[in-house]
Amino acid sequence: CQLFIDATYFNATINFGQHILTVYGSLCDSPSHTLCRYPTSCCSVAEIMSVLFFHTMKYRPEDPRNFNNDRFILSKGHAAPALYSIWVETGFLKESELLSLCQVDSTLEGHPTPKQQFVDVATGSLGQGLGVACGMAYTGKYFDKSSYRVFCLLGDGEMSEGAVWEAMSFASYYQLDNLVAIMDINRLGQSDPAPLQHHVEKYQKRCEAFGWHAIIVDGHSVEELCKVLSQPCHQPTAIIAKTIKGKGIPAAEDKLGWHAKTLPKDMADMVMKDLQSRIMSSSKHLYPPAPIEDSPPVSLRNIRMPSAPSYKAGEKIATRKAYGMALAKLGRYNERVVALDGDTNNLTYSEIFKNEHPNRFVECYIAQQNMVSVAMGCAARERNVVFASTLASFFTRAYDQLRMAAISESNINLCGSHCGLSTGEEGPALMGLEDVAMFRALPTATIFYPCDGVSTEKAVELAATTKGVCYIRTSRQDCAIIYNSNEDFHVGQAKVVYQSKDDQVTVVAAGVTLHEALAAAEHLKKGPISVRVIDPFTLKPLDVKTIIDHTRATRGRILTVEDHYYEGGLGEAVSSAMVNESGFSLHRLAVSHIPRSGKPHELLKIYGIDRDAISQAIRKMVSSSTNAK
Ligand SMILES: Cc1ncc(C[n+]2csc(CCOP(=O)(O)OP(=O)(O)O)c2C)c(N)n1
Ligand SMILES: *[C@@H]1O[C@H](CO)[C@@H](O)[C@H](O)[C@H]1NC(C)=O
Ligand SMILES: *[C@@H]1O[C@H](CO)[C@@H](O)[C@H](O)[C@H]1NC(C)=O
Repeated sequence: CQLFIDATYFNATINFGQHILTVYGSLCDSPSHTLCRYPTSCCSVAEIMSVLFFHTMKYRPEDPRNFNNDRFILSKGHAAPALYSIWVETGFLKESELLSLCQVDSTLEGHPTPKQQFVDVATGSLGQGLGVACGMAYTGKYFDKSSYRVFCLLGDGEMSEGAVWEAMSFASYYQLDNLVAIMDINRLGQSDPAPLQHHVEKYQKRCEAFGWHAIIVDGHSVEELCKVLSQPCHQPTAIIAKTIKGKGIPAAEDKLGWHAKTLPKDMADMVMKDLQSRIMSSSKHLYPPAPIEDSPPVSLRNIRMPSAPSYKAGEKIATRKAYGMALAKLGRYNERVVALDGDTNNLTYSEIFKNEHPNRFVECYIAQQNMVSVAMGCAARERNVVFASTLASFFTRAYDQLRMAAISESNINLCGSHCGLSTGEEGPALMGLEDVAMFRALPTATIFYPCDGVSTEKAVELAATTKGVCYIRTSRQDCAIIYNSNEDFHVGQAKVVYQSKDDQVTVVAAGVTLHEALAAAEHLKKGPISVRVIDPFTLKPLDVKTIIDHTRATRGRILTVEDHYYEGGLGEAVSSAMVNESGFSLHRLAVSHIPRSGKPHELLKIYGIDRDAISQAIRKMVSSSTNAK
């Protein structure tokens, strides 16, 4: 071994162990800290973290978000105290801050969150870190074309998650030689051993089968770790580190039953004494190597369309196609707009972007969970404006990733096509009928539901600069253009698209049902019943004021119509906005059963959300309130 290893690395490990134990020592017997108690999960990674942060990684410890820095993701997020302790060792955090761990006013939470600058994305729901690391590594290699590397630390228990293997495939397919996964094979999970126990050679075979360079090391040997982590890579590299859970705590080493437990005080004291006695004296201060400054500066502000939409009145286009055209247009003028899709680019029409900007299109294949994680990785440190598309129905399987994207304060844009019954012949398996409910429940989400080409183009433009998770819901069928190209759109601003003086009912509809509502309004006029039609444009935030004001003007009568299940959709959004209004009568039309295959117009009729159903509902509302008088 040509490596020069001196006592300082060992000291770092030991000091670091001491920080962890300072935390746990202080937490002992404190019932308020019952959830912050993963000492054994931290102990197995002490040497790994020390070597990574003081030997391998190049970064500026005083500026953790510097875009030239190497990236680190703690996928086994419950080992957060180990991460916090390392940042004490770098000087970024004060040791005293560690004592606030998990307290309600502390930014050191039970699992890592971006409240800390050294955390890019939240972890804690296991199995998601590697996908995000893939997005960062892809960005480093193909968009930034820079030297920074990406390191991801995983637990062996979390490797049962399928999402880990989606990420493994992605990394090798795209030859992410700047990505290193360190697998902490400590044999144990929470209530049981991990299925492969300490069979490191089985992990190696699996990693190799997935196209990775895989090296087995003793995860407690600083020397071995330094050696393998400084080897040049031509492939994504897996460091399969055989470790002992609870290493350094004799009573807990390699034993089930200690996961997530605080140490009894006397045990912590004993371990602390032992560590202190092993610290070697060295005057050397550890400082990580500086990063190579070869990342381009990037500004994601002022991402705009250079011109108004060019659709003409009467023209017809499906909103999904308008999405692809808008995205390609946005990409034409903004170099950092990138698009992801999961083998559906000729369904979602992200293929229009792909054809025009092939170097900024990332095919994620049929792995939607990983696609969302990769999107988060590409968006991290404000490197790219990311749009990821697939069928609306398939985002449901990535809901845990979306939840974590919200906690991560990620700025990602998602487009779900083929929403609702208008998907037609494909049948219910491909119909997104729960997507609005799902995205409405995400605190950072904005939901765009455009109804024509113009509003779709505006949604794409607005999403690019709207923070948080943006979701654009598009439909399969062609729809008429109803807006002028100079119409101004804003998040949270509804449009009144049909009205007269003596309207009797307000109809709120979006996407395909907006066109049905307009047809119903025309038809009823001959009745003669006049109705007002509102396009909410965004379902979240909902323009409550406009909806309530117009409902008042139509004698408190309001009807919602949506191509979605009743639960959690537009109707529920409107109804919860009206809880304080008296004298309002709200009726809702939505999909109440699992639909079947058929032509879109047949399905809209059968499930009661087409123009006839709307007309009928309105007649009933008008006549029943007349009878009541
Ligand atoms: C998706 C998910 N499932 C379950 C948990 C609960 N949980 C937290 S840690 C853990 C065991 C993790 O084992 P491993 O990945 O081997 O990490 P170790 O603590 O052994 O280092 C479990 C089941 C979780 N946080 N996320
Ligand atoms: C998608 O693209 C493939 C390959 O070009 C083609 O065979 C298929 O018909 C396309 N599907 C649709 C729905 O356009
Ligand atoms: C209804 O009124 C309560 C009490 O004034 C208020 O806190 C709440 O925000 C209101 N809800 C809506 C949806 O306007």
